[in-house]
Amino acid sequence: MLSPERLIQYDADAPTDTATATFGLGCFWGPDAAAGAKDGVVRTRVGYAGGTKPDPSYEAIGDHTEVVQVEHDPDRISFTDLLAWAFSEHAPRHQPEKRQYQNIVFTETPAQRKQLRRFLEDSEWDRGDIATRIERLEAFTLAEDYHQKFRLRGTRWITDAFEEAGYDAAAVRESPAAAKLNAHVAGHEVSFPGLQQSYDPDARSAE
Ligand code: MHO
Repeated sequence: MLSPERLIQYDADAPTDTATATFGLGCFWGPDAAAGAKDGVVRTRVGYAGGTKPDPSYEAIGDHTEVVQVEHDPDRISFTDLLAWAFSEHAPRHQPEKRQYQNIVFTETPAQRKQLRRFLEDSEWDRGDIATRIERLEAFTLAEDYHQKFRLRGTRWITDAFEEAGYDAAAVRESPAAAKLNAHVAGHEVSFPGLQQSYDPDARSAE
């Protein structure tokens, strides 16, 4: 059993001095979990960005794209590290036709734009040569609760612990513990102290 107290404690101990980085990498469930696994990634959330339609939603996404927003501790994982991750998570010479699933690297600050320039210079990717969209983040609209931390949603030993801890949907979305547990359920290597002791394979439901 995962103790509710441990979730609360883990989240209370999470860094608050964080930055965000936003990426479109196909259906957002996968990159949500993959990003959560990374050391130094504190919170994740999924949403819609990159288009012009006001108030996008899953059912009315318009010209927007599914994106993951990664909140990270820049002292432990830099934007450049996240760029390396994002470029390993997609095929930069290929762009899906459907806007919903396109690959986009967003920048939010001049510092990020500088890191992106340097990253591309040092990489095998020539900016003029890749299909990946590179854009400034104009707006980010949170996706519906049922898309947040999608992988852990079918896993009772985890959802029960959050419920017992008194978390509502928004609290689970913003929970650093949930980001790690979501990654764990998706099969990623995760560092979460004591996870193996609390893991209950019989209670882990199939997706
Ligand atoms: N896997 C889903 C896509 C969901 S994703 C949030 C499907 O096959 O419809 O777009």
